[in-house]
Amino acid sequence: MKIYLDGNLVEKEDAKISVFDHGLLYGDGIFEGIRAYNGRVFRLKEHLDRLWDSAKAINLTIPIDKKEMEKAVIKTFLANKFSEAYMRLVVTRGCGNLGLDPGNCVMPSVIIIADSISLYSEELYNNGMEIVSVSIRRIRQDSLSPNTKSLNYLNNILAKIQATRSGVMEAIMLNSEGYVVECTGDNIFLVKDDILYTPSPSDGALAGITRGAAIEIAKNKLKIPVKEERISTYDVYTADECFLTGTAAEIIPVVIADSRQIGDGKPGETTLKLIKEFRSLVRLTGTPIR
Ligand code: PXG
Repeated sequence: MKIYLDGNLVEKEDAKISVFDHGLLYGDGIFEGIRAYNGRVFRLKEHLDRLWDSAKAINLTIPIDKKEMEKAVIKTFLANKFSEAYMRLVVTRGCGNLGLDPGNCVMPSVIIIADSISLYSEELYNNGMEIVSVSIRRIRQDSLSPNTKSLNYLNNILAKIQATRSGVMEAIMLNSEGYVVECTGDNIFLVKDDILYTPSPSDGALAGITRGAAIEIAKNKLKIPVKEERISTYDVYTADECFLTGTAAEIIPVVIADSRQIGDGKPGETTLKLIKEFRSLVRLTGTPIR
């Protein structure tokens, strides 16, 4: 496996960064999870735009430009001889001293890893998964914007631990006002009376790339209205269908939430149509890797 590290492709064993990197010391840095299918990188421009937005939000200057990053992504992908991959882009604040001040950090590090990922079993895609609401709230906009994909994911990790400790694989995260915002690494959608609902980024949901693709497919292909509005756990329990979206998870049906069966307890018709269209979209679109 070859890893891109600050301009060079290095072996996995040599892909090391300093213990003084503030990415490690403080979670000071940003990341993106990107996927390539069928020799094409899905929504690369959107992922890079979001990475640059995260950098802006935490006052970090990425040491290369978007065009160079795009080339680095493709180079890393090619070096690993994959046709499909899950790629992780990380930009750390870089090496500094033991103080918090990022002003001491010399140069941000850029890391690109190409690997595979399979979060959930095929059985869950066919039969649907269970989710549970947890007491850990999604971080408030006035603490650290939840739209920043920072290296500090402890908020989501604590929610994930709470869910897995209760025997459920994914957590429903509420914001500090008690509204449903998303899961730990996925956006959430509901279908009720042939309308698709999903929480809005202004309520704390990440503007997910897969979320965006699902909204587009629903509006343009399935011709169903989409509403980005506040949803509560009541709305989840009483929905006809529920599903999650994320780069790693893709689109996965949810059939139980907090022990309530959703709809008839099977993946819904709209969810299944969205999965089918999404799978075709990812294979046919995206930046070709050459
Ligand atoms: N919400 C959050 C908080 C995320 O981190 C998503 C939604 C989905 O967004 P995209 O753009 O991927 O459709 C994410 C991204 C994991 C994992 O292991 C998931 C993400 C990042 C890192 C790891 O599930 N999700």
